[in-house]
Parts: sequence; structure tokens; C-alpha cells
Amino acid sequence: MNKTIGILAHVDAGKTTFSEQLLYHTKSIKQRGRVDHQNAFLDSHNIEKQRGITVFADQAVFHYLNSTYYLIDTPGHVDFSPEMERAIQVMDYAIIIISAVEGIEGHTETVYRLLRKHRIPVFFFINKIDRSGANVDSVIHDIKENLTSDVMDVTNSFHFGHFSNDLVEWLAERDEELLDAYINNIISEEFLLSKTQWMIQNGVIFPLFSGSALQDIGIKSFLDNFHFLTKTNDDSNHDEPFAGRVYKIRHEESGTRLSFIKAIKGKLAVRDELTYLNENGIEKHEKITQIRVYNGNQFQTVNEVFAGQLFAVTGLTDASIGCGLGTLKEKEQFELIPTLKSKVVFAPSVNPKEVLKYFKVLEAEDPSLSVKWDEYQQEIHLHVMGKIQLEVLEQIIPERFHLNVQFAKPEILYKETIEKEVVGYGHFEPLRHYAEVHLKIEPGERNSGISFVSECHTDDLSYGLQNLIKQHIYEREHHGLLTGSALTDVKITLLTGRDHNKHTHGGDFREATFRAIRQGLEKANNILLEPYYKFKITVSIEQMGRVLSDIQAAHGQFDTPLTAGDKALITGMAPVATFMEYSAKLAALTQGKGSIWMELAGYFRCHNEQEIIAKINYNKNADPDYTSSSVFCAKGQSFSVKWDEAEKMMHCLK
Ligand SMILES: Nc1nc2c(ncn2[C@@H]2O[C@H](COP(=O)(O)OP(=O)(O)OP(=O)(O)O)[C@@H](O)[C@H]2O)c(=O)[nH]1
Ligand SMILES: [Mg+2]
Repeated sequence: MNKTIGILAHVDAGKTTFSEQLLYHTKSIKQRGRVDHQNAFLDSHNIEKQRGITVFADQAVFHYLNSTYYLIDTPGHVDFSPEMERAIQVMDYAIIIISAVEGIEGHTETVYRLLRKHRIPVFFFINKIDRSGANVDSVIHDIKENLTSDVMDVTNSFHFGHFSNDLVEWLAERDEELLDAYINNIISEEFLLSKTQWMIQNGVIFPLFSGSALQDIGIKSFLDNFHFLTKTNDDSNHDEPFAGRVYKIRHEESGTRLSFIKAIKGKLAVRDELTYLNENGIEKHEKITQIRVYNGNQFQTVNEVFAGQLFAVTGLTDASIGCGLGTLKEKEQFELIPTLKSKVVFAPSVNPKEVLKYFKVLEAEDPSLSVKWDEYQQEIHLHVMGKIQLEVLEQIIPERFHLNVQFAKPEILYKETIEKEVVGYGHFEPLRHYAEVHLKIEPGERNSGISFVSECHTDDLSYGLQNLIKQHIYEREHHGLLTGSALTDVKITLLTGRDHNKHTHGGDFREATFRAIRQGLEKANNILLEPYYKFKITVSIEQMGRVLSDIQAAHGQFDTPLTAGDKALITGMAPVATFMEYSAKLAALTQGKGSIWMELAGYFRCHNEQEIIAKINYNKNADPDYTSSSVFCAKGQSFSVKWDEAEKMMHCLK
């Protein structure tokens, strides 16, 4: 049986140390490394050793009894959380590590919520019980309050198939079939075990263990129990057609692209041809040239792999992270997205196109970077999670590409949308070209992104052309007029359009579509959006007033605080721009006793729109790739027509 397990937690909870122990106990590694001695097996990158934090979600393989385990150790730092989220999609089981001293921390809640969203069964391991101040009971209490009340405390009630009476009762309360059998006194151990496995796998119950990864307390027992309590459904028919998913991309020093895949169905062999859709929705067929099973940074090549296995292949040039392969078609969408952006600074002697090439390599490995060449400012822009991420990039880039870069101070990533429905018109007809597009653009729900439908008759435009227009809408972001930030939260409807049987060429509909969107925006009431956090703050009641006034000063909102004992719980929302540093401020204010959990809530109306528009000082008429003018042709001469004159000249309106 193959089982993919992921280790997740807040930063420094002990994930890498825990992983090291599992690998040691299963003889996958001969010596126990230590994060603090810079020789941990899974923190193998220089930067991870130096900083003592995990940056990359690396994997290891170990064998235990009849199973092969693929273990993914994820980064706990928020700046690298997209890397963690990408790994979640292939996990069969997740283990959340919580420090017995620090308890549930901000990021633990995010991790738990994401795992549940993806329906990944969860085990808890309360770590660091060797430290003074460790309090397992209080952590269990917090888990029940904040995450789930269905924790199955295994430490004292379950040992390899021996269920205590209390535990059986507890399980029976959660399953009717089990309850019936219990009442009628006909429970067999097999039935109990398979029911327990089922309840774990389906997120009904969450087993909990405790111990110390550093001191090797409770690890072996965890492993034995975990093995016993988990199963996967991968022993399927290997003759089924192959289905898999890409969860990670890496490049070797030579430039070879490695696509890391989890096989979901069937089998895959070297020289098999795989079918997938690339980023632009184009179907690709490519031959697998090599299959590697990775353990840390070492690998073994194999000839075939089967459902349930994790491996890397060479030969796929364009499959991106989240991409479905073979019979699996849907692409995974990710939720943890950067709210900051920065620009790359490098010596004037370096060719920007060269730099861009390297950043495109980095972007393939981390799509959340959204690397863009800004023609208008002649700059390379990227999206970032935070400062530590930029520091890491500044160190990695010279090592990998022999190039020194710096980054400008990160700024908030704004977005734009519109307030009322408009219709945008675009016409593109230089000599011997032709395309016209009419788009209705309506405000969509907040944080819904851009959606597209077509109401165009196929007599006016063929399905093929309608699809092409859709592709053009999604192939890049569209700059708003206020600040040049990405347009979002709009519903775009293709009303009609026209092609020419001789003159329409590839690219003409792209021009007409882009111009139609921009022309619509010119007529619209544009509004600026900014990212907001939702937060949960716990402080003592005396400090509540101070925190509430801080939230107000930050242009945030809060719900009526809940109080229990001498503690107050404050929930609400505040702009990232004004609240980014609040964790540090709160720690100082409460001498570390207050706690805060923050997570991106989404994009909402900007609290200081005019100030930001003035600061960014975007000139909508000087953005060369984004024009609202149309191009018409008369008497063999083509000419440009400004947006406010173009509408009445549209051919489809006549
Ligand atoms: N006392 C004690 N220290 C521990 C234990 N487990 C881990 N540590 C220490 O805690 C620190 C962080 O451990 P890591 O294993 O790097 O934690 P991590 O969760 O992988 O951290 P990130 O990957 O950066 O999120 C190191 O100094 C470890 O030695 C434990 O059980 N007891
Ligand atoms: Mg780690």
C-alpha cells in the first residue's frame, strides 16, 4: 500500500525534527540529523540550514511493514505557505504538529482549515512535551475549542488494536452502525478497526498523539498506531488509463525540468505519452523520458510507477503545478495568494530579458510569484508573500543563475473593479486584418475573479472564435484605469462580434478583445480594491479597549467582542496595508501574552482610494499594451479612433 503523508504546522513546531525521527525509525536514514546542527535530511538546501527554517516542501520515502510511505515536510513560515498549499493536494493523510508550550498558533488554524477544505484526514501530534511549560491538556482543550471537538486522544486509550471501553463508547457515539453493534454486543475487533479507519479517512474523527520529536519520545508509538489506523484506496486496477496530478516543478542545474507527480489511477511507464492542457488551455502530448523516485535530494530511476506513488518525470515541458494529467482534466486552484508586490533591481549592464528568463524558471516552480514584464515601466514585477521570501530569493538567485539581484521594498498589491454594468467595444482593422468584439462587463461578487459567458449567436461568430475570445480574456491580467492594477470581480459576457473570411488573422481577436475591455472601463465607474485580513485576537480584558482603538485607527472593523473569564476574543477585518505589522505590536503591548491569528479575507474597497491613486500616479494613456482605441480602415487606409468616438463606428451596431 502507498501512503502519502504531509507534515504541517506553524513555524518551528518541530515538523522537520519529527520527519527526521520517522525516517530514522524506519531505517530510511542511518543517522538522525538535527535542524540545529544543520544536518537535517529534509532541510538540505543551504538557505534552510543557515536559517533553520524549511523553505521547500521536500519529500522522503520510507518503508514500514507492508507499506511504502511518501513523506512531505512542508514549510511553516507564512511567506512559504503557497509551497505548503501546493503539497496538500497530493496528501492522503496530514499530521499537524503543535508545540505543547506555544499551543495553537496563528498558522495552525489556517493549515487545519485548508486541510479540511481539501478533505485530507488529519492526525495531531503535540510536540515538545520535554520542555518546561509544556501542557498537553491545555493544548487538547484549545484544539477542541478552535479546531474540532472530535479529537480521539490515542495516548492512553488505544494500543495496537486494543480499544479501551471508553474509546469504543466514544466511537459508537459517532457512528450509527457501530452504535447498533455496540448495544447488541456484537462488535469484533476487525469491525471496530475498519470503522475507525473509515471515520479517520472521512474526517469524522481526528486521532491525537503527544511526545517529543527532539528527545524521541512517543515517535515509535505514533508510527505504529498511525500505520495501523490508516489505509488508502490505491490498490486499484493498474490497467486503468493513467490519471495523475503535478504538485511540484523543479529544474536541475542543467535546466532540465522535473515535474513531480502523484499517480492517482493506472500506471505510467518511461516512453508513455501523456496528455495535458498547458496554462493557455492548449492540449499537449509528450513522452515521458525518465521516471525518478526521490528521497530527499537523491533519486532512483525506475521504469514504471503505479497509482498512489509520488515521483518526478522528465519530458513534460509545459505542465504546470496543479495540472491534471491523463484522464484527470481539472486544474487545482490555490487559495493562499500574495498581497504584496515588488520589482527586481539589477545592474544596468544586465539584459532584462535574461533576468526575466530566470524569473520565469522560478515562477514555474512557484506560480504565486506571477512574474510580469512591465513594458510601460520597463521593469520586472513579481508578487510576494513577505520580506523573508525576498531575502531567500536574493540568496538563491546568485547561487542558481550567477546573477545578483535585489528587490524594491514590497508594496500592497491593489486590484480594480467597476461599480455598474457597461458595454465595451473593440475593433481591430489595420489593412488586411479584421476583428470586432462587443463585451458586456458587469460587477461580479467580491473575490469572484473574472467570469465569462457568451450570448453571441453562432451565426455571428463560430464557437471556435467565441472560445478564442474567452482565451484572450484569461490569458493575461487586464490593467484597470485608476492605477493599472489587475481588473477583478467582473462578469464578462460576449454579446457579439464579427470576423472577415479573408482578412481575419491570428491575433486580431486578441487586439479587439483587449480594446473592448479597456473601452468598457473608460465608460465605467472604476473602484480600487485592497487586500484585507480577517483576524482573531485574544487579549486580557484590560487590554481590549486599546486593541479596539488600534483596529479603528487601522480602518478595520470588529464584531462585538466575546469575553470569557479575564480574556476577550476580538474578531474582525482590517486592511493588510495598515495591519501587516500588528502581530509585533500586539506582542509588545501584551508582553507576548496576547495571541493573534490573521489570514487573508480577500479584496474589498480600498480605505484610502484617492491617496493611493495619487501615489501610484498611473497614466492610463501611456500604457502601451493597454489601449482603449480601435483601429478602422477606409479606402485602403487604416486609422486609430479614440474610445469615445469608436463606439458609433462599430460594424455590428449598424
Ligand atoms: N525541546 C524540544 N525542541 C524541539 C522539539 N522538536 C523540535 N525542537 C526544536 O525546535 C526547533 C524547530 O524545529 P524544526 O524541526 O526545525 O521545526 P519546523 O516545524 O520544521 O520549522 P519550520 O520548517 O521552519 O516551520 C529546533 O531548534 C528543534 O531542535 C522537541 O520535541 N523538544
Ligand atoms: Mg521544517
